[in-house]
Amino acid sequence: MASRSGLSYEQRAVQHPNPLVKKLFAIAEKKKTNIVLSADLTTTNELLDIADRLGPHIAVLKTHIDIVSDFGPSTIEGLTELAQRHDFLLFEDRKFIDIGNTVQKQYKGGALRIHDWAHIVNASILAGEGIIQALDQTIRDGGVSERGILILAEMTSKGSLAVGEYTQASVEIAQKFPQSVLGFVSTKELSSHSRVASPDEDFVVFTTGVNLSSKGDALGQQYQTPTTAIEGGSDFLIAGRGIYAAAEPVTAVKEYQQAGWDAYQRRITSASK
Ligand code: 5BU
Repeated sequence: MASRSGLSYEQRAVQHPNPLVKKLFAIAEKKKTNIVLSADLTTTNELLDIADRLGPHIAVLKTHIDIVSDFGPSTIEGLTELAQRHDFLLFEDRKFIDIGNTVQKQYKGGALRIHDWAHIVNASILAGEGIIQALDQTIRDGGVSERGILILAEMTSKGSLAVGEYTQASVEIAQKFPQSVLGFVSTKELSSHSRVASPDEDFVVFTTGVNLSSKGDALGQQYQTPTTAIEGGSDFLIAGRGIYAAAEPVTAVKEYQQAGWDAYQRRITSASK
């Protein structure tokens, strides 16, 4: 897998065949942000309020929609309206993990109707390739062009088993579904995990576990900084409590935005020398 991480988001937007990735890179370039806010708030009001206040500074809003205690149509209408107004994408961190048949029902239907509103979802390959095949099929048949999957190739929690051969298998499965797999959730860029080198690929790397001031939490979370993540080849930085739980979330998101953008600019500048 060839890495495109030395190119600018603008260059990658032009070259990329996937319309959703093009849009993602274009948003990043226009708003000068590679921040994904992990908005782990538990009521609709809190979720929409933080999305509205921080929306101008983020490229993507990541949700755990099943933790919203009063979830309903107004949650989704509000998120969709704010995503349009502030120009960000919606990423539901659902971590699909079941057999393909079940996952299709969880994605397309149920109470959450994730496919209707979330541009991006993620899935684990623990169940094998069928899970990605199932989501890919739903996306192709769904009649909506801007939908995509991130494969959970690694996790940030202490003792995670998503390493080595597992991470490598994540990359190999992604390579089989280039139309709907946008890239990975991983701590770093994964080109060294691929046996097959394809010069046309440009998987996007989303990195969770990003925090400017903490090294981790009491429940096994492990953090790195925006700078180390971008230096490791990450393209989009997922940060939650470091931003929304700060005393001044708007000030905090601006700090993360600046740190992420500066690190990205250093990366593309040094790659062009
Ligand atoms: P935090 O508050 O920045 O620690 O939140 C991290 C978010 O990213 C939270 O929603 C997790 O569920 C999510 N996450 C993670 O922390 N680590 C992972 O490996 C993956 C997701 Br995948």
